Amino acid sequence: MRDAAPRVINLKDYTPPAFLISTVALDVDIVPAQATIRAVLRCARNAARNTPDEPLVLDGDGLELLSVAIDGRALAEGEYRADEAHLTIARVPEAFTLETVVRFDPWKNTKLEGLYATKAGLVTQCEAEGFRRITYFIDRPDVMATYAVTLCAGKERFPHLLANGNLVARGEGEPTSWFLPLEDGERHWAKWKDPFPKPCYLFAMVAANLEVLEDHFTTRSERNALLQIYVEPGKLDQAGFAMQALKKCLRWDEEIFGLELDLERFMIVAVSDFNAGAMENKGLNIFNTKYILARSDTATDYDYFGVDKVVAHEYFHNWTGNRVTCRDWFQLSLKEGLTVYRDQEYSADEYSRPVVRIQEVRDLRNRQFPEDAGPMAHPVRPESYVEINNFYTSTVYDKGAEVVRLYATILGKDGFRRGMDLYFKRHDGQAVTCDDFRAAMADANDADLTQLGLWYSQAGTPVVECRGEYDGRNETYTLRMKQSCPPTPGQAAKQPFVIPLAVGLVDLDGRDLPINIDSRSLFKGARANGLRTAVLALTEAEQTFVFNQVPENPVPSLLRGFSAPVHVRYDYSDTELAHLMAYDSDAFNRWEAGQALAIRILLASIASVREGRAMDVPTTFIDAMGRVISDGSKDPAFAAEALMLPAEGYLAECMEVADPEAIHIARLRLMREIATKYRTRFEGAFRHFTVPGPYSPDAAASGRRALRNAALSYVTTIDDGTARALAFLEFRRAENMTDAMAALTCLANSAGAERERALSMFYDKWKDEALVIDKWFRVQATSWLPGTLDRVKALTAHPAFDLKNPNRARSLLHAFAMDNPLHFHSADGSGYQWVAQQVIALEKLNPQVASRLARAFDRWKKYDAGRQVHARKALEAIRNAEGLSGNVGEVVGRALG
Ligand code: B3K
Ligand code: ZN
Repeated sequence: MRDAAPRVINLKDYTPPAFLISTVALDVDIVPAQATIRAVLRCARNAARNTPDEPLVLDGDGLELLSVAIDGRALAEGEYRADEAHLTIARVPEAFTLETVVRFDPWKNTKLEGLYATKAGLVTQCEAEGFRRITYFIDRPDVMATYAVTLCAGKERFPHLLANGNLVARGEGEPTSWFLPLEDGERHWAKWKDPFPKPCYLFAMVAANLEVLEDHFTTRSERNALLQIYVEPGKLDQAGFAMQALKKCLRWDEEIFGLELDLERFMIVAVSDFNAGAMENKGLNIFNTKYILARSDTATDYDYFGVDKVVAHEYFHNWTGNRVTCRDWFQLSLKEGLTVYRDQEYSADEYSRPVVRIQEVRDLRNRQFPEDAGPMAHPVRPESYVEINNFYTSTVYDKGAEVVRLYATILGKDGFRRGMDLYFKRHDGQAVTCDDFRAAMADANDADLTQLGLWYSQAGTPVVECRGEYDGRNETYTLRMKQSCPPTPGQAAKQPFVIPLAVGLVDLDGRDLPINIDSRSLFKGARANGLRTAVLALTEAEQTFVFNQVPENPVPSLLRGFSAPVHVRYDYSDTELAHLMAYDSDAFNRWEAGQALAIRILLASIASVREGRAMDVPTTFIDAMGRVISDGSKDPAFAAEALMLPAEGYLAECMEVADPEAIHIARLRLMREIATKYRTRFEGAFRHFTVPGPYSPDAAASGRRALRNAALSYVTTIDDGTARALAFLEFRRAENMTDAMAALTCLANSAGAERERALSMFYDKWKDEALVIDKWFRVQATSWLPGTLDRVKALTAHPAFDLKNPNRARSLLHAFAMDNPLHFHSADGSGYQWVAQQVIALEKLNPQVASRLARAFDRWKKYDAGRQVHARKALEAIRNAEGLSGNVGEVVGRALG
């Protein structure tokens, strides 16, 4: 339990640790309902601090302390103090060996931080501050040590005993006399050594009953490494794709960044109870099954994509995060932003670059932009926190990745690589800061990147207003730009950012005009003349860019490829947007133009719904959508993206006062109108884009499926007998989960009798596949049909529902709160009230997962007065709940302001 008044940790208060720990030896004894841990730590005062009288303070949480000794001498009671959060020893020598023995019950650990039980056995999750729940330690990332770990447990129940690094010994019985021999049941033991110094958040161990898939990888310097993926019994046939992904990303990191696997053995363990997606523990990644298991009949294309991406992400951390780690948790984006950028580039190389980019930007806008505009807004490098786990956010991850992308855009591909090389050369084996990364990038390229630092320290999404002016006599085209950034909590005024703005000029025939511009408009060393895209260097609050030799008045294509995480405002006509949508050579901006047009129409249509008027949708848009379908064969995956209208949540962000009902009605009405007009084309596409032959999740095949399923989703908005029959037939015919799920999603939003039939068939077929049953819960929780909240409430009593399992909780509660704006924001407050109750219930078990759920309330002030009254009541109910954790307390406290 945390203190009543939670402590705020500030970046400005950072000081190096008073003590360092160089080696850690852990003996882990596991018996039913108890883990006993002996830790032997080699400690010394930190010369960098020079504080000879400072006591030794170790972090601990939920540990029963059995003994403490220094240099072999057991301490008497008065010589140390152990309270809820610390072990303090007033007098210690310059350098010494500390030995502690602690005990706790991992089976009672419902927070899933530290050592805890999952179906298969015991596993750990230490990032950010879970190691203190295993043993007393200086639990901060700038304390790096080498680890030796000996595990001993019952052979039958825990046949696999794993820890970071290399297996150095194993045997039967107990390894030393410290482990008390058990009378009944045979035990075995294993000893692991990790040669690399690491912060304790990268510590991992596993004692479980698992099955293992093995493979080998020869690194480019010809070292052979053993690759292992451990899964729960019976799931081996779902681990093959993850293994392929692992081998692909190992090669990719060698080729693109020159980074090799540095271990003899790389292990992944997949478990069904996990708070996050996965964890990059050195040499022993622990994963949520969701990002390992995949078989064509159980996982969708999107799931496969997720497995590929997350396997790569965690592996990439081996260099960006593990070899070079963070000095403190404020620097989290140093490893997360960079590693997300790396996994994004990997995905772009493996799949379709523009489509991957579109999906990233859509996610950024749906998640990070609202975060940056709400009560939880914080810089990429936050300045303070109460609970660090609340800052594993879209800002730190996704905006952080966009900031890393800025370097690559400004410095170019080679310049970025030079910066990375210098970063590793300087900092391998160290715990460093975002400033160190920026300095390496700058020094390697002899560039001044001072202003880029503002992207780390200023929160909020910048707005760039552009105006274009054509001068026919002089054949010049002038872009006038003005940047600003709205205030965010604690930051009223902002300084101008450095914004690389990729721009093209599109002529009447839809071709790019060659660029001719003064090099002072560009970043140092960049050239644009003759090219089709110029990366403008916007660095001031107001700036003018003049393009020369422009023979006709062009349509500007702004922020190509989404070259910076900003809002761009330009007053396009509908015709200009349709022109870009049809012709822009930048695929991202073709998509973007379609989205801009759709948003414009939807906002007008929302207004008409609110006023009870009918509205005619401009033919420009309807015609353009018609072309998207007819041209589908050119790039089916792209067409599928272009057909997808902006999400309801994003439309809410675009309104002064959001009206979730009007948004839902207008969006559905627009889909229906398009569907009615092009029904034959959609039905044709649905048939045409079937994928023959055996299933493969590759870009081409998944692109075809995405398009035909987008077509199906349009047709089924009509919700007549024929449409329902089509969806139901598809549901029964489907041989892969992508198609089955697409059809089921349509049916879950349809009022016909097929709905219940399909849902119960699906449940009966998949009741033993947890990840598939998660989909079954989710599809019901996100339905827009009336009565959804009652259905969701009833589902909490379903025998398959389990609040303790994060995936299951998320599949119902988070899905409803985050992905069903219509019902969550119900005008009568029922959605808010129910979600608040769930936050309170969940918080007692798992504060991290509860805190995520509470974030659903972030944008409550975007809604009308009536809804605000209900939301405030719900938030206050959470805040007043007894024994509230720091996690939820911080989120709710910020929301209430
Ligand atoms: N670093 C972990 C996330 C840990 C979450 C702690 N609350 C996974 C990742 O980003 O790779
Ligand atoms: Zn990560």
